[in-house]
Amino acid sequence: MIGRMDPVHALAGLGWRADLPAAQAWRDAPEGRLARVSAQHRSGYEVSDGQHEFAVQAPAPWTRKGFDPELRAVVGDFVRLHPDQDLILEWLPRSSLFRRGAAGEQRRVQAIAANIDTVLVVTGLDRDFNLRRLERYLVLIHASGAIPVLVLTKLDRCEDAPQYRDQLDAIAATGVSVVMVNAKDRASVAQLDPWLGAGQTVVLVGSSGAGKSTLTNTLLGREKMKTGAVRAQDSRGRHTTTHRALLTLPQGGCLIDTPGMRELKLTGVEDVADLVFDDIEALALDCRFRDCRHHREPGCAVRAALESGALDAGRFSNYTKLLSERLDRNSRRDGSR
Ligand SMILES: Nc1nc2c(ncn2[C@@H]2O[C@H](COP(=O)(O)OP(=O)(O)OP(=O)(O)O)[C@@H](O)[C@H]2O)c(=O)[nH]1
Ligand SMILES: [Mg+2]
Ligand SMILES: [Zn+2]
Repeated sequence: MIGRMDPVHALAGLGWRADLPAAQAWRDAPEGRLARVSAQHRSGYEVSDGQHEFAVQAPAPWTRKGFDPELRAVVGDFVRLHPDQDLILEWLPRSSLFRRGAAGEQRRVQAIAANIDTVLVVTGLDRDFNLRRLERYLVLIHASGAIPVLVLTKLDRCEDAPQYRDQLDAIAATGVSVVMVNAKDRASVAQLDPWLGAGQTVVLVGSSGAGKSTLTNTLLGREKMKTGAVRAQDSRGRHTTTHRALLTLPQGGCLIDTPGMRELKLTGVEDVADLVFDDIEALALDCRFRDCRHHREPGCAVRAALESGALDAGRFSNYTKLLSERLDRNSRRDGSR
């Protein structure tokens, strides 16, 4: 180890913390070299050991067809490298994993990022804004082990911020922080500093064109990521970012920028009812029948809330939609094993 920096010390700026499961695993077996996955390619990975960023190979089994993608390393993973070859031996236990059901295919799950403390859901205050999609993100984040924060961008172009704020009332009432920013303005994005301190890792998710890379650049203080204009008629981006990238921030923490997501499916393990739709669950406790399905049963508190306007119909129908999607994905998962 002569001439080499203490591996744990070197990772201090890369979101490493003594309380992480990875840190415990490393203390138990401090063998090989320690690094964090900063990017993922078809043929291998890029990692950083806190001093250098370099390409490494994946273990042979990971590259075999049919290998469970969740057993491969993902961006944000802390990995053990071979002592003298640029080869990953294993990924260390994770504190969190943000995943979604992969677009198109029925059963596949895509891991997006590991060991993240906060998921920043980035949405434009324009045609990108979609409450139902935000609820879907929240259900996925709740299952990840990370905390959600909603980041509404393009505040400088928005003429009706209070109206958007009102729409987010039900979500904010569940304890989710909502931050509105001009992603191009340093003073404005400083509102995110509480989540970006030393030892913290955040991942930015959202549709293409929402402003993830713009926000990344402003937080970094330099134009690291490419950004692209959106279409005027529907505020959609052009999928400018094509790879996930983990970057260290001057604020002390780490940030993962990701490509815009077209589709956001549940994986089948999410608990839809808990937390994200707490308000509906609380109402259901007052239904006359324990197993009320909130259709036409007498004494249904959910129906009553819908009729009085206390519960938004769009929110309720998204809740039932997500519940049945979860059931459907879950039975497919079971059926495949
Ligand atoms: N005025 C203004 N423009 C913004 C803001 N945030 C993003 N933009 C613009 O929105 C467009 C899309 O921004 P990007 O940062 O490329 O979006 P992205 O989320 O990274 O998109 P993908 O990489 O395609 O997923 C660019 O033209 C940005 O300049 C903002 O807060 N205010
Ligand atoms: Mg981008
Ligand atoms: Zn009911």
